[in-house]
Amino acid sequence: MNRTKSEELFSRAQTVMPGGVNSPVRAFNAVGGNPLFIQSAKGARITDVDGNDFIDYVSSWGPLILGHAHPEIVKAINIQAGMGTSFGAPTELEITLAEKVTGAFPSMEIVRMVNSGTEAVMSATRLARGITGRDKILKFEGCYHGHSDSMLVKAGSGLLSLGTPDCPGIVADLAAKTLTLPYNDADSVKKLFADQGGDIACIIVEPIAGNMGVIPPKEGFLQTLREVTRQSGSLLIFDEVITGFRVALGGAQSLYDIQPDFTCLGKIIGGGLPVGAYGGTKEIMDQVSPTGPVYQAGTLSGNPLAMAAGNKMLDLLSQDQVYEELERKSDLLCQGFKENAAKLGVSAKFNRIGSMFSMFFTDTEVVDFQSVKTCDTEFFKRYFNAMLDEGIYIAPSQFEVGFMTTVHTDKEIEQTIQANFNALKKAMG
Ligand code: HOZ
Repeated sequence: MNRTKSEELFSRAQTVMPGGVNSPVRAFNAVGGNPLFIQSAKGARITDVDGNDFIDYVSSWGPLILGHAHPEIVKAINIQAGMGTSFGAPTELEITLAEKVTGAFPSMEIVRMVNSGTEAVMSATRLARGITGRDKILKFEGCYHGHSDSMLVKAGSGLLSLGTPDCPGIVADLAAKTLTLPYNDADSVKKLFADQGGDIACIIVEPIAGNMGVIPPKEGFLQTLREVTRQSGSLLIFDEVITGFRVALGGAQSLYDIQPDFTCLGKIIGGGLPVGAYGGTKEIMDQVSPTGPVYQAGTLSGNPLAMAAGNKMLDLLSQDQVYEELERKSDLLCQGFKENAAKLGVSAKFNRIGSMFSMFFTDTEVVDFQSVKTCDTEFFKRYFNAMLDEGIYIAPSQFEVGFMTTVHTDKEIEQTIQANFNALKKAMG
């Protein structure tokens, strides 16, 4: 594959950006080689600056459920761009998007728009601390909730891919307030809350973990989180930045029938543009400024371009058969992958919820951070590069998720299954 222009751009990028990138996983450190620089993308396909064309399963790390450059979303952005790109003043678009979000997520009576999932989580956590008057929070090992200080403790893919378990620069006293437990371990949560429940402001969790590969919650795990938080007066935050509107219109909370106190959403509700949101009951959200004392603000919050894209995205996702089709296509792909691994004798485990999927190179069932660390990352590295050679673009880390879109055709899926067979064979050596 010719990568001349990508290589040139990467050399140039490294002179002006840390590691040549603006977000670490995309530097390809975990898979060797250098990143591809992207020229354009349309539908399920992405094209690099050297003209190499790939079937894409990264989907901008999840939000592009309807594929790249969906004509109706592009049109909505164009119309809004002609009317102004940022006002720092309210627009009707913010109300309609908030109405669509609250309509899909009954636990979110009131919603505040921000600019990213990181910001949504940071703000929701501050609010939980403000309401409860408690400092401690509980998160789970391998769950990623963005890069605010309290969250960069045992934080999943980005750090795991780089082999740095925790992050320097976090004030020790603050990090000490972030308690961590293994994902899916309900007993240890009960024990912790029996000892310290009265000091804990909130639990934050990805209801389906999506930053150490896909890991579904075990039966009863989310229920336990709901029960212990209710009993101890702490709050439950679902980080649905990846799962909200992806696994179902009402997110993971609708699949598992659990109502958290807060929900954090991200890039999906901006149609792929930079957006985040957090919300909960009116009583809780009334504590946010300007109604309440917990301050949070931003010039670009509710940005009209992002609101226009998000409104169109949610309208399109509300149409019939979207989630049925995502399920059918994802099942087709993952069945093909499973058959390939079985035929070739590759040790692999598969986790999938709807259109989020992972192929883990291990013979251990992957249920938490410990088990995900049993994956053979050297095998993944060879597999990843072989997939690229086959024209398939997957995330450059064993610990990131694959995403199906509504625009992947059955032909492209069949092509991907064949590519997977060839890449596995090559990776086996
Ligand atoms: N770790 C991020 C996704 N889970 C990477 C995002 C990016 O590089 O854009």
